[in-house]
Formats: sequence, structure tokens, C-alpha cells
Amino acid sequence: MIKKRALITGITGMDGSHLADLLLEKGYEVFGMERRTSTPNRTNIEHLEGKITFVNGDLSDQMSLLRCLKKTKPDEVYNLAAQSFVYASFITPEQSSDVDGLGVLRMLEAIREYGKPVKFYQASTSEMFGKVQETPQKETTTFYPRSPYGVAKLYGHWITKNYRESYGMFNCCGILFNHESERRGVEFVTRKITDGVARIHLGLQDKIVLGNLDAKRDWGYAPDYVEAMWLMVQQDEPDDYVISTGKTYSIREFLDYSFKHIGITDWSKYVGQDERYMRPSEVDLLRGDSSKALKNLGWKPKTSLEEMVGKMIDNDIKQLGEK
Ligand code: NAP
Ligand code: G4F
Repeated sequence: MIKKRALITGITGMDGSHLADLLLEKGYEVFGMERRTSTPNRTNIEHLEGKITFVNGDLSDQMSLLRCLKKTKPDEVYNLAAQSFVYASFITPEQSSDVDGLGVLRMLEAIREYGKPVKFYQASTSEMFGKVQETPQKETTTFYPRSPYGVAKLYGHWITKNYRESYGMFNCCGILFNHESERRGVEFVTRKITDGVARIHLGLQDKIVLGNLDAKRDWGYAPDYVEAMWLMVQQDEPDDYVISTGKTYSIREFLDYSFKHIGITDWSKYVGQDERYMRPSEVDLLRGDSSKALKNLGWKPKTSLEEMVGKMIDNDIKQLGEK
């Protein structure tokens, strides 16, 4: 049987590595696009070495994307690469916009130039809802991004739709709400907390210093969410879908679950706050309605927040113990 071929950009990231695991399980030949860095960080993909093929490319370099397509001859392209840290997009807005906005255009142009049928998935985000215009947020909710990241992602979202409508390309956008896992970068609030809690448990750290504790997020588990990406691409007709749990929790509630996991109920002396982690403009509340994904894709989240927090902390304790 001929294997389907998939190219994943952002392979070193959290989602890229989980999607590669899923596609390998499904019998795909997987290609992962990596960019050059002075000190490569392959923590998330060590286990994939020898199982997938790595190719070099960068979303800020048009020709490198075309070369990746020619080399890998994919049936499906999952564009997961991005400068994905919202806070950093306030510090490097131009670079973030270039990669997260124009980078999508470059990939779409590369696919057009390549000329063979390719199904394209774009990693859109709940950050596009920003200052939310209704709750819960669904596919038809008006967007109001609150960061250079959100604005750039909105461009990526609309250019993906525009190329679908203009050129009949199979392009779909997953509007994914926050999702986390043991492979999440440590600068994101969930992993910063689970890593900090693990360190406190092991006596390696006294305090976790955070920013705004009142923001609310709809947090799911990344391995559940990459399945939704794959399902979108398997449909006969391309479309856009919200992927979320429908539940929302504040950072304070995430702290409750995390400290409870190591037997602490009053965490006040272990958590500090500092202005430097506050954002110039904040997304206060996200809660998604993924009923369209349930109806058309048969997708629903499997992992609860409490379960996910437990997995992340146990993994952080294990990793720190091994070090
Ligand atoms: P992540 O862990 O930060 O991974 C981002 C990936 O993009 C990394 O592999 C990174 O490579 C790569 N990358 C960055 N700039 C690049 C460039 N110029 N050219 C090529 N590759 C580049 O992000 P994630 O959490 O897995 O998210 C995956 C995608 O979903 C992102 O597009 C993100 O914006 C979007 N998204 C995420 C969430 C979420 O909650 N996780 C929700 C909605 C949407 P390096 O290792 O070299 O930096
Ligand atoms: O973990 P965060 O940095 O994630 P954020 O900004 O929600 O973005 C993530 O989810 C988006 C989907 O909605 C993705 F598109 C994006 O790529 C990324 O994966 O921050 C979550 C909340 C914010 O309100 C932030 O202000 O946590 C608050 N927070 C409080 N203290 C903190 C901290 N965030 C970080 N990163 N670090 C803190 O110390």
C-alpha cells in the first residue's frame, strides 16, 4: 500500500512532535521541517530520529519552502511553525508578524508554485478572538485580536481562506484554543507552573513568579488536539473549526489544581507576582464552543484539566529527578 506523505512545519515544537507521533501511528511517511538555530533544541523530537525525515526550511524564506515541497512531495502540509509566544510578539512585533502572517502566505505561494494537489492545514488560534465579542466563541464570532501575534495570525487565517476561495485549494484552519502537554515550552504559564511546582516539591525552588493571575483560558491536552487537525484534513470539503473544551479556568484555578497535586492547598507563600510578566494588552477570557467539530468531525476532547495537570507535574518531577 502507498503511504500518505505529510510535511509538518514546526516539528521541534509541542504540536509538531505530537502530530508526528499520531501520523506515524496512522502509517504516514512523515517529513519535519526544521530551521537552523545556533544550538538546536531537539528535546521534543529525539524519539522521532530515524522514524521521520528532517528537511531544512524557514517560514521567512520563500524559496526554502518551495524546496521543502519539491523534496518531500507531500499529500498533506500541516503549517504549525510560528513565533507562538504572545508576550514575545510585543517585543519583536515585526519578526512575529513576518513569520506568523506573511510566513503563511509564503507557504501557500510555494504550494501554488509546486502545482500538485496538496491538502493544507493552518494553525489558527483563539488569540484571534482577543477582546471577546461573545462567549463562548465559535467559528462565526467576530475577531478582535489583542497582540501583534493575534493580528498576524488573523492575517494567516484570512489568507488561507482567501486562497481556498480564489484558487480552489484544499485549505483548512483549526482555530485551536490553548492546549498544553508535557512538551510545552517552559515560558508558557501552564508549564512554568508545573515545572515550578515540581521544583518546589523537590526543594529546588522557593517561589513561582507570575503576571496576571485573573486571566481565564480554555485549556485542553495537545495529543487530543492534534487528532482534530488530522480529522479536518481528512474531510472531503475544507472548512474551519474551533477546537476547545468549552470549560474555562483562571490562572489561580490552574495553581489550585497544580499545588493540590503535591498536597498543598494554600499556595499563597509559593507564588509571587511581577509587573514584568504583564502584557500591554491582555486577553481576559477564552471559552470555546467546538460543537461544529463534534458534529462534522466526531471530535471531542478526552483529557480533563486535572488529568493533564497531573501528567505534566509527574513528568516534570521525573525529568528533574533524572537530572
Ligand atoms: P511551539 O511549541 O512554540 O512550536 C513552534 C514551532 O515553530 C517550533 O518548532 C519553532 O522552531 C518553529 N518556528 C518558529 N519560527 C519559525 C520559522 N521562522 N520558520 C520555521 N519554523 C519556525 O508552538 P506550539 O504550541 O506547538 O503551536 C503550534 C502552532 O499552533 C503555532 O503556530 C501556534 O501559534 C499555534 N497555536 C498554538 C496553540 C497552543 O495553545 N499551543 C493554540 C492555538 C494555536 P524552533 O524550535 O526552531 O523555535
Ligand atoms: O501561557 P500563555 O503565555 O499563553 P497565551 O498567551 O494564552 O497563548 C497561548 O495560547 C494561544 C491560544 O489562545 C496560542 F495561540 C499561543 O500560541 C499560545 O500557545 O499565557 C496565558 C495567560 C495570559 O493571560 C498571561 O498573561 O497566562 C497569563 N500569565 C500570567 N503569568 C502568564 C504569566 N503567562 C506567561 N507566559 N508567563 C507568566 O508568568
